[in-house]
Amino acid sequence: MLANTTRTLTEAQREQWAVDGYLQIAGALSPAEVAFFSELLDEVRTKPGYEPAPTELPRGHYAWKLPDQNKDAFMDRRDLLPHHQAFIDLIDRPAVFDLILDLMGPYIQFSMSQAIIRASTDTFPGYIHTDGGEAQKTIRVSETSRPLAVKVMYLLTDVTEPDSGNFTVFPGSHLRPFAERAERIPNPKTPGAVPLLGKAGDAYVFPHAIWHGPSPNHSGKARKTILYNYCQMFMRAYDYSGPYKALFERCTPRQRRLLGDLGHGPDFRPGDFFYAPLDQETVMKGAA
Ligand SMILES: O=C(O)CCC(=O)C(=O)O
Repeated sequence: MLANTTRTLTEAQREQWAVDGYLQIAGALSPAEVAFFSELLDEVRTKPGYEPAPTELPRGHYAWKLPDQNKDAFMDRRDLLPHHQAFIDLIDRPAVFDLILDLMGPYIQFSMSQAIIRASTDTFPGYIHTDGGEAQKTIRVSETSRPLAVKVMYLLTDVTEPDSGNFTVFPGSHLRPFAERAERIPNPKTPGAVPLLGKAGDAYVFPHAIWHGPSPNHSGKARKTILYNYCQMFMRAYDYSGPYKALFERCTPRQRRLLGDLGHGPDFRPGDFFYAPLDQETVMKGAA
């Protein structure tokens, strides 16, 4: 694990990103921030929002509903930003967003926010997937390419033993074909799976292309995480369509740009998100 002190990738981080396909940032959130966001998620749970609706909608689709009110029960809340200013400010939190910029370049947007609580239970076996659905399973950029889309997972609870709802990866799987035949469906116990350990406040950074997922959680305590997604500008955001106008007044210029404000008014026009505005690099550096 590598503490991030330089705020841009170290050589070791660059190599780990290229070879293993992910990074672990120690202490990305302070203990006070961990406590704050953890309480905030408990509060989010008390209000309805976008949650999975497995009996009503296909897998991966979300309906407006209230989750289980037990704080340690499963929750999978999408579109966190409207709930609190702190969620907006986490979009471009310096020590992590600097790495995102270094990895992805400046022509990016924010595409998704999510909070997942993995309850301790004997009934959840975990699962393995790429992000980006069916398409990203077969799209693999090279070691030297910028990624198409990247996720940051912030741990809000310690995950220091296997089978604790660990974020589990197949290192290097972002670069090679990955068998997914019916008789060989990958799962968190498939040879090659690495269940990552971490402390509350650590963050994992990984591209959509890496095969990953949650391990079972038999730890006796719930595992809490926040996930933030970034993609190249020409791709589609998952939590909103077109500029996220409702949030612009609460955002800095850089946050607004990341949420689709291209500086020519709040409405979408054909051709947007193809060529970036001329000040894109300056805005991403936070100087605008
Ligand atoms: O660990 C989890 O709860 C799921 C994380 C994951 O696989 C994802 O965000 O794509």
